[in-house]
Amino acid sequence: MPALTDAQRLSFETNGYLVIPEALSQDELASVRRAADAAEARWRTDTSLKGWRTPRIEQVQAPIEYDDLLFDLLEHPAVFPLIRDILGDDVSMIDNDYFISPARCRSHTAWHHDVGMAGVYHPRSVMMVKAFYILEDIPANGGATLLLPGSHRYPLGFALPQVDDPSDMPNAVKMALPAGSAFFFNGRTYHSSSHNDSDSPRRVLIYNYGHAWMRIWEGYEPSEALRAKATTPLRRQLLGMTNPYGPYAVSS
Ligand SMILES: O=C(O)CCC(=O)C(=O)O
Repeated sequence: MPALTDAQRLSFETNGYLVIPEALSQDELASVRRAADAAEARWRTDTSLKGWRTPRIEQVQAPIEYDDLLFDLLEHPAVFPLIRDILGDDVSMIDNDYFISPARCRSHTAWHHDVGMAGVYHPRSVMMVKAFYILEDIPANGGATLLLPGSHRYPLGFALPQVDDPSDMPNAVKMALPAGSAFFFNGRTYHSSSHNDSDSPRRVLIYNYGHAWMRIWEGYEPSEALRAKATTPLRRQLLGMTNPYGPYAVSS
């Protein structure tokens, strides 16, 4: 039984992204925020922990290592089954981050896509799907991710217009969403962060998925402690602990 509705499937195919309103219940959101706060506090205290510490972006790298709840989010029932429908039973984790965009800061990226492997015809492929969970309401001027609908189908070598302010990209849509929402996009869909002109930091958890035969992004390889917690075939596959060529964990 597919997890995606027909409307979601067509929307993702057409636009290259999908928004899941209220992906987290209020209770879940409160627990996830507590876990993310604790991870952030640890990361701030111990500067040997991985992640960028820059004026434009703070990155608690690999939050799934910090708290079981953040590990569980890899398989959240409102989001993960949809991504598995899109990528297939060979779905696996590529990387995961907790991004904090400080208040009143410039965008930390320009327009880009995430997937450019040679030997793949990208306009017809889905190599990666990246999911964002919104932990605090993001207002229109709050540093939301920008997406360019349909750009996952742009031909190889497509030249995007050059813009100084990422928000000036024609036809861009802004993921200014309430806390508890999620969205995900085909890794080939062009995206950027926007300036955070608000007085509050933007806080998002990011889970990026690909295929089991792809390598986990360098620096995100699971620790021994996390591997020990991967007690199901699917978790082992998500952490890159299974044969990349199958058999794959079967969808329920
Ligand atoms: O911070 C954002 O909204 C965009 C993040 C991004 O560009 C990426 O994950 O590749």
